[in-house]
Amino acid sequence: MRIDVLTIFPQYLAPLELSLIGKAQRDGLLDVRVHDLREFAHDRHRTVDDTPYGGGAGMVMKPEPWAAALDALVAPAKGSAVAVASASASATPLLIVPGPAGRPFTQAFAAELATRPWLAFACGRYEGIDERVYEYAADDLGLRVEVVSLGDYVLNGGEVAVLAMVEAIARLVPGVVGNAESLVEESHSDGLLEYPVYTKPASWRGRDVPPVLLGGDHGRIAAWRRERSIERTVARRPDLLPAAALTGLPSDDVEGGALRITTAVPADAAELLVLQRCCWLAEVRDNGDWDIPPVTEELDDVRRDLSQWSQWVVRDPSGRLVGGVRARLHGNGWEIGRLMLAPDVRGRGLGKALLEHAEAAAPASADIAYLITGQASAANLRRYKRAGYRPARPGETGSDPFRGTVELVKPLRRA
Ligand code: JD8
Repeated sequence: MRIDVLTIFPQYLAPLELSLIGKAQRDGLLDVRVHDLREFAHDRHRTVDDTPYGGGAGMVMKPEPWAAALDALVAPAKGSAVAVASASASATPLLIVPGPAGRPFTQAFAAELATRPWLAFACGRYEGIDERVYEYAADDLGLRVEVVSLGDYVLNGGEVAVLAMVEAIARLVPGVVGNAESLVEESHSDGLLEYPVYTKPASWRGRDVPPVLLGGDHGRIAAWRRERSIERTVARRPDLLPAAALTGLPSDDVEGGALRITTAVPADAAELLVLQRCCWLAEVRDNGDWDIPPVTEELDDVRRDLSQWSQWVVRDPSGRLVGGVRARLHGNGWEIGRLMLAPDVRGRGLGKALLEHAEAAAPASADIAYLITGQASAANLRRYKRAGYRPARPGETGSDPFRGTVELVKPLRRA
């Protein structure tokens, strides 16, 4: 993999010469090139910044040096002193510009970037880079440009973020981390936090290593480590749990209430509309009726309903809305509806957890919960039966079910 870094502080990237990344460079696995942006500022003072249009504090990085640097990177001028050596495998680099307003940098994104042959990082300073540089790189140079944030805190520039991103990406490049085993084990952490680790001595200052780790029973050790990981994740990062649930937490952990289902906000309306249209395609196929609200509704309908129903949503770690359910007091009971999960997150107990979350939210005045599903939706009918629902008796719910649907009822037992 080739990695170019453009910065006015080249020495900030010196740590990339150290440790595994340094060795990977010497082993030819990584080709890391750091370029001083000032070499592309050709005035006497090699100026790279100027005052912001529209006023305000601080300075903004000028477009000209950046354009010259990017031009030199993607179309190296023949024989020029600062020319960058022959272009790498892919004709143009993926340009990453760190910035607090960027998309979150995640392990998943690092893994995606680790598959790329050529990455370039543009380190901003001051108040940031003139916005036209981003447009120039994408529109004129045809680069894929990703503005990426290391986290929700403010740094003084992009260099520190690039150090972290390059390390997170490069260590996933085959051969960079000696024992790939640790990478495999790492990737099997199912989105949970790391378990506690110990080494010799077995007893230290009156503190002993947990005996299970000394027993050699790998099954028990794996179970102990998983419990510790779940424990830590629940305590320190409950926001990770939906994802962990999505990627393989045994279902009883999901039902153990560790899952974080959040109350919907008006801004969720658009994603809810997209998800419901996706999820009701199967109902349309099974029941042969296109003209059903989940499919025919428009955004204003979803927005209106958000104010009339209690609505809950689940998002995955990248922030994607992957599940939802709603409920309201209606007729003779607690009407539950729009229980939905994105296809790629099904089969992990999330649907059951969402349904139970909606049931648990029922007011004391509701003796029954009820919902509808398509008469021909066999899988749904089986799922709801397993969850304790039975066909409603005529008029039992006090609601008039939509044509082609069957009403299912479940008595709400209070603890
Ligand atoms: C690039 C200039 C400083 C930012 C005015 C302070 C990333 N997670 C992150 N936090 N901060 C950055 C970051 C900050 C940068 C630059 C990245 C270039 N600054 C600016 C806007 C407010 N100053 C970052 N990744």
